[in-house]
Amino acid sequence: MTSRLVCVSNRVSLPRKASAPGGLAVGVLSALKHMGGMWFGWGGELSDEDPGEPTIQVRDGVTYALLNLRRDLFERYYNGFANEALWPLFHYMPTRFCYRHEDHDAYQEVNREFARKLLPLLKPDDLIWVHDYHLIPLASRLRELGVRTPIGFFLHIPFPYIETLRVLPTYVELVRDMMAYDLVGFQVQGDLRSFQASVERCLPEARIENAETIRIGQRTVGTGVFPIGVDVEAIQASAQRAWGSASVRRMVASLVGRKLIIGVDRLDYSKGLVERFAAYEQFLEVFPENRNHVTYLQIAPLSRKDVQSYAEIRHSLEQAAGRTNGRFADTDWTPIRYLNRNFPHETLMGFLRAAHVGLVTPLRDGMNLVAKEYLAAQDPNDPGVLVLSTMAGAAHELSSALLVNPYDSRAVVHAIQTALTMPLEERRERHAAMLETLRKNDIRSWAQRFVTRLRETSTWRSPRESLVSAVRARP
Ligand code: ADQ
Repeated sequence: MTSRLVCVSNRVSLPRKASAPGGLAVGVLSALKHMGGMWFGWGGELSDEDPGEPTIQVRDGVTYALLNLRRDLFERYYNGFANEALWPLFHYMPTRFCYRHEDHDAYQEVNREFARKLLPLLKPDDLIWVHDYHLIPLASRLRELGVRTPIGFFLHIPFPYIETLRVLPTYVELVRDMMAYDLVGFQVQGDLRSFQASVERCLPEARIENAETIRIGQRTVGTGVFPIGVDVEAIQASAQRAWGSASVRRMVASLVGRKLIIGVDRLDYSKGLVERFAAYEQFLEVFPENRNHVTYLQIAPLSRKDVQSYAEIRHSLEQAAGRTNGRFADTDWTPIRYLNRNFPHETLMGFLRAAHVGLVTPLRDGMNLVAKEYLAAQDPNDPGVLVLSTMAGAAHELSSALLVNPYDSRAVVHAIQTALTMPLEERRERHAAMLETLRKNDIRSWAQRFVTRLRETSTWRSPRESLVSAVRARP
């Protein structure tokens, strides 16, 4: 019998037409769609009293277990520790780092709550796959409750080098908690190396055996690099379908023949939008022949609205877009169209297909799925050009993109111009090379590689033994 896959993430997204954006949700859902199983996590509801048991829904072969969380804890766990402490630090932005002991306590408490509520839903042969920085201590908490089934962890965002990580007062505890997993996966090699350096510094009893194994006491912890991919065929099909849809046709018609530059990002300071807007303004200055001949469409749905630094960046972007439009717009031309809204994924793929240039310039990014989606959505006979930040994990695989340092505005300006004027043959060659890479490592092989490794690397007791001890330990 093959084991059931249980994915756990902070937020569970039920499949909806215009679902909340987020790379993690896209990845987890594809994995579960192909393998079946359960997705456990917060369902989006907050309550003032005890939130009770998770609600269960089954859709298209996937079981969704939706947990409610206490409002007072959630604010400090999610906005506080996860997004004001871990997120900026892991993206190498310690100046945005904000640490409060109460937030850390709430983070620990929510992880305990996840463990308590997940325990009764587990079966003896389950493989548990925990996603991302919100839930780092979850394996430790499950182990304390007696769970011994294989538990893997995948970090969707970068893992910082020890000199940045140790800004966090609880960094040793964090590294120790990561060692409670059977398998710890990262997006790129550099993240794994940073993790190994942290283990060496924080846990003298641990020994790095090789790229795939760390030994600690009687146990070994598997480590690996698993760059997340996209569902190439599904995106191609969506982009083609959306091409004929009213919303994409209307958008294309409104360009009246102008070339489209597109950016699609959650509104987050790590995505480099302020720097990108400034580079586009500079581009219109340096290459005036493009005025009235290109349109830059930036789609940036609001995320984490309650975090102060997000309100600030929103304000800066509104100002920057207003300034560029005020300076360069004509009666029949708006240089930047800046939209803070979600779109159905399919419509978005149609917009990406319509764009001559995909502008993906994060200051730091674990992977960046939009870069991959942009390539998959193109017409291979007449593809657009990807301008990609060297600071995105995706740059390691997509070496035929125009790679730029997002802090180097002059480089971004020239890359946009090169992309807009690139001959068809070169566009085709670059696109074909990258599409092949995307096909080799698509979302399905990403999930399969991780789950196969997890199955092999469990170093705790056998599943049957584990359930017995877990049931005994149940409160
Ligand atoms: P994110 O930071 O959310 O993901 P990204 O990888 O670009 O970033 O994924 C965003 C996803 O949301 C894409 O699939 C995109 O199509 C979708 N999306 C964006 N804007 C949208 C909109 N307006 N409407 C609908 N959908 C929208 C985190 C990490 C990344 C890592 C992923 C996956 O920060 O580095 O690549 O997880 O591991």
